[in-house]
Amino acid sequence: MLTLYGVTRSRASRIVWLCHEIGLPFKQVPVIQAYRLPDPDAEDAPLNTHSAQFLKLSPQGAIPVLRDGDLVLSESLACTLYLARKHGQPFGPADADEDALMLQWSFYACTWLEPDALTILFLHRAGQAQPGADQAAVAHAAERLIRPLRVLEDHLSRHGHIVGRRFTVADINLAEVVRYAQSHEALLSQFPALQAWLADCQSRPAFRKMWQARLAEPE
Ligand SMILES: N[C@@H](CCC(=O)N[C@@H](CS)C(=O)NCC(=O)O)C(=O)O
Repeated sequence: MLTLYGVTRSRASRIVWLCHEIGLPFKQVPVIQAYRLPDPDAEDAPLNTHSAQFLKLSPQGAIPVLRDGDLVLSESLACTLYLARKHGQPFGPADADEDALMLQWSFYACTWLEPDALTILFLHRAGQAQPGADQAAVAHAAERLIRPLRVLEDHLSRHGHIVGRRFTVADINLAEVVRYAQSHEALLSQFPALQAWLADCQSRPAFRKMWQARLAEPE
């Protein structure tokens, strides 16, 4: 049985979503981010990314971590790509070309999109940037996202999906990163094909199951 270390309110969500798509059972150990706890080093603190026990699995002190037999894997996108490749189509690659494109788009997500999308997630609460420095940071992040989102818009308007004209792990990896910027309606509304694709991804039963689990966790 797979073991997933990390609460669902983290990048573990990508792995949870994919497992539900494939129908893969897994055990989840709810390691929480240290920064979300008042005193992560307290003796009675829940298992968190500072816990000595967890640091043996992740010296970086980051969730998620996936264990599959003797394999211990960190980096959420490596975890989803590994599971997709292992379990094959439809979510995994049909051949080496698809495999390469899934890697390409996943790297695209975490390099060109994720840092600025995370700025929006953390600073653009309730659809509004807070005054002062936050507003400037959100505006800058949104500006920087226009070009990579335009690339995605163009790709999705021509192909419908990220790779292989079907829903795959690459859609999950991209959709989970684009979601971080979703509260910025003025930004996303410039990209109608992207918005329609994201809505389709998020209407999937496996996404909804993951989302329910997230909502059930404490904020
Ligand atoms: N590139 C890594 C990033 C992992 C990461 O930053 N995880 C966050 C939660 S989503 C974390 O564990 N933060 C721990 C902390 O700041 O205490 C991945 O994709 O897995």
